[in-house]
Amino acid sequence: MDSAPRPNDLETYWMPFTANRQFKAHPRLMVGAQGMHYQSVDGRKILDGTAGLWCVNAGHARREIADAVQKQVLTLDYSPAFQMGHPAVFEAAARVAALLPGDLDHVFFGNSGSEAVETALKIALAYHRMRGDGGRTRLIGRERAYHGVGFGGLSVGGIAVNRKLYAGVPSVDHLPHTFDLTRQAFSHGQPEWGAELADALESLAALHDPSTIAAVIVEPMAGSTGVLVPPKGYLQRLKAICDKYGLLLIFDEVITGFGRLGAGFGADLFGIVPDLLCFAKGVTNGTVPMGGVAVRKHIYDAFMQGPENAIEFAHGYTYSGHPVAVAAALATLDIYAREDLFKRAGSLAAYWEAAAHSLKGLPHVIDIRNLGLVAGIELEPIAGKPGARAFEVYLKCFERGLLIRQTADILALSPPLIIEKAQIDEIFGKFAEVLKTC
Ligand code: PXG
Repeated sequence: MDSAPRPNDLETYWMPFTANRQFKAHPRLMVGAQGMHYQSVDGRKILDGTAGLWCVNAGHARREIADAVQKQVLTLDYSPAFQMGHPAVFEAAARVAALLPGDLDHVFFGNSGSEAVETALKIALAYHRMRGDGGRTRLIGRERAYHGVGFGGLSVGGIAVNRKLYAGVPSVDHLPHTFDLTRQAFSHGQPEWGAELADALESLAALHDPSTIAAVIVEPMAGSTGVLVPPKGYLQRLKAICDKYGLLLIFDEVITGFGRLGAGFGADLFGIVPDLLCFAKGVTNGTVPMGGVAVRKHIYDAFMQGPENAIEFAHGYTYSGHPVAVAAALATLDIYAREDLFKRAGSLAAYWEAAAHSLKGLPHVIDIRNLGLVAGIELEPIAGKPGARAFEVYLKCFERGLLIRQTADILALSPPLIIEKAQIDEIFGKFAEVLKTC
């Protein structure tokens, strides 16, 4: 048998979070990207309604990032990450910290959101040990949460299909998710109802004894599961309960960071300084993999003890603070600042909200949710075929030149923050046309 690789063979690559057989029978291949658009292999221009996968916040093919990356590869392509440094990584840490509220002033780098979450959970557990409070070993996540695919992240995560084949790490419990269709449908921005759902943390604290709980991790706005916007007052209540019992609060801002919600971070929008904050995606505009965790001063300080030549936190990656990722991050942060993109997202949010809610009343639409430059549109499932209706909408949108995200019967939109109003109209116009055919 001929086993030589064939360039057009789609079989060998096992695609992530993809219906491999469906895709390989009907491939959707991208070959280029510029500004607000992708170009597909058949030469069509596709409007990017999702900023890639929630990461290309400044739009595609930014010259400044490309130049910085190219220059970096030729100047210092790699520098050992352990017991060694390069100047730009210290600058990148300071630049990220400067964007964050309060004393979130130390930054640990990894290569993805998943690694950011694993790192944050380990820091949280180790922090309590370092302080002589090692009984705090329990982690609290939330139903329907997505915190990446590492064992820690999937354990505190709450998306059933991602978890069901694995035992996960022990000592985890979950808050209820914050969505209730009957009470929140078609909310504009944050739902009025639901702050009291945070009180479930009181119950979990009582159940397990708060002195056994190390940390609570939440996405300020749950993205992957299909855009669940936190009810008014919910996050503030969660924070107050964490403070009452000495639980660390971790915000997973992998999606919500870098302007997505119309503010720098969810922490800014909601006026909460979490103890740890995970980021990734938008930090390099999606060009080079990078993620990280910012921690408050007291967390970092708790580790800085013992003999000076000892490694304080036995954790890290070969590519932590990779020079090329750092170069991409610095160039990206320059663009965000120069073009004031976080503020731009905030000023477009009202227009975006009105456009999204214009879909109300179209066939099968049972809810529309929005915050910043994010929208989720939930459809009535076809009986006995969960996800089928939304997948059809997703495919038809793609045929008509619009990229959206589908999860179960929910469609998510999160365009680059450079989007123009006419393109917002185009997104929801195409969406409406497709809905009328499904
Ligand atoms: N935390 C959150 C909140 C995320 O949204 C991760 C962690 C993991 O990041 P990495 O870089 O390891 O993939 C994510 C990732 C979608 C979608 O539209 C969302 C993500 C990734 C891919 C698709 O459902 N979020």
